[in-house]
Amino acid sequence: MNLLGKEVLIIGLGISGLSTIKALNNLGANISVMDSKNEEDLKDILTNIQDISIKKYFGTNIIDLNKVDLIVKSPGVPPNAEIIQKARKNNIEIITDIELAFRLSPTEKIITITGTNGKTTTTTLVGEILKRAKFNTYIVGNIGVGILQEIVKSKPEDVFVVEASSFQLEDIKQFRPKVSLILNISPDHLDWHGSYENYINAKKNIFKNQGENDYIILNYDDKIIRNFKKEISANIIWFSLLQKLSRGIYLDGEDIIINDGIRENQLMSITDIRILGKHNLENILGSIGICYAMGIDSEIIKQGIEDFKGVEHRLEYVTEKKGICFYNDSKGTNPEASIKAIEAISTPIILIAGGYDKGVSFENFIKSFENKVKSLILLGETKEQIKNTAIEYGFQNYYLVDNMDEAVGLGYKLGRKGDSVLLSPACASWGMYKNFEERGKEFKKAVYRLKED
Ligand code: UMA
Repeated sequence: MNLLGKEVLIIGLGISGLSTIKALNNLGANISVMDSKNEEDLKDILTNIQDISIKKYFGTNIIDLNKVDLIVKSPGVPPNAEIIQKARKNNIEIITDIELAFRLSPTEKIITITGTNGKTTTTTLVGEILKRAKFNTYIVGNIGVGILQEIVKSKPEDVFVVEASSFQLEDIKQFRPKVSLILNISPDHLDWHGSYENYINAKKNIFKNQGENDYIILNYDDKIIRNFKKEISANIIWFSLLQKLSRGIYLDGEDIIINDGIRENQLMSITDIRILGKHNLENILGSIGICYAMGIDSEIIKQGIEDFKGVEHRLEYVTEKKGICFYNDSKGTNPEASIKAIEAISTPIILIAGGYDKGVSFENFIKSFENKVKSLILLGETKEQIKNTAIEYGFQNYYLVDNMDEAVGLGYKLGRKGDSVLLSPACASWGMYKNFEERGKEFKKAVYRLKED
């Protein structure tokens, strides 16, 4: 695709807009950028591109589209945005970053992962296994890294693992991954897509250009996904947590089996996996499917999964000390997220919680403890409020502390072999920390400082 001298309008100056500008600047395009925010609100991001000549349309929706050849829309910009409607009427081509990336990419080794849940964990795991298998690997997309800046500089042997959202897939025209994966589908972002059907159709775009030399990994347990079969030209690799498959990847008791249609091979036992919860098994089977399609050796896949500690701050396994496992779920910034973390751990839990007061109720959070949470260590602005809710629901085993070091030290003292100490605050980090990342890192540092004797 030749963009020399072409008038390209980028809508949205966020992560993807920035990455697109940097890529297009080297290809000789004339770049315009519009954003509903004003220049003052965009000043931090603008410092990254101060050397690039761009026409700016900030805080406005009014722009002359007559000279525009191509629009690259940031994923979040909805299809019903006024400027998009107007551009369609003017027959201007509108694409998202992953489509442009495909058209400009020197490498064909593009792996793309979508699904309603589990995308980030799966993308991270696949990326780690590929790196272990010595592929020069880039992990990009909805995971928080713009794809274009990296892909235009890539070499044919490089591999791109792309986390793709429904927003990005909605405007696909030629995008064709070598290997794709759909993890699961349930209603999400319906306001943006307009209907559940539109959302499903956006997800289906992941395979619409794939051919007989490509692979798609699909979740057999998801009825909606199972029905895609007749519309797919690529080679399908099914996976299932619930059924033994005559060909595919599945769970048999505690064993993960790969059946190539001739033989059943035990890859590994789920007892060797550190990331928790049934949803993560789904992510693991999907990842195995991708690595299998990429021809990676079984031993490397197995070791990659065994060593995978999860995505940082999301129920991340930290370490084990004196038989007590430590988990960092600092991303648990609301009660619902922390309830899920508690559900995923099967051992008795010493829970560290509390933080910034967002005015939410902690009733369901305390109710989710049942017999699993044996001690509750509270810190931050909400500690008194959570304590009062705990008392109201008859949970007496709580402790109030002043900082993370104290919380971790106490958790270790209260823990017995076979227990887990979990940081899942059910609250935002503000007041004590800049963000949840800083809080999670402080927790991990405190854990590593604990002495084992
Ligand atoms: N903007 C407009 N007009 C609009 C909408 C947005 O001008 O109608 C402007 C905003 O003022 C802002 C910019 O566009 O300055 C932001 O664009 P964006 O919302 O597309 O966000 P980016 O920063 O480019 O980040 C996007 C993805 N965001 C969304 O899809 C909403 C990021 O996923 C992704 O990591 C990044 O590209 C790199 O690929 C985030 C996300 O929330 C994590 N994704 C959703 C999800 O996971 O559920 C889909």
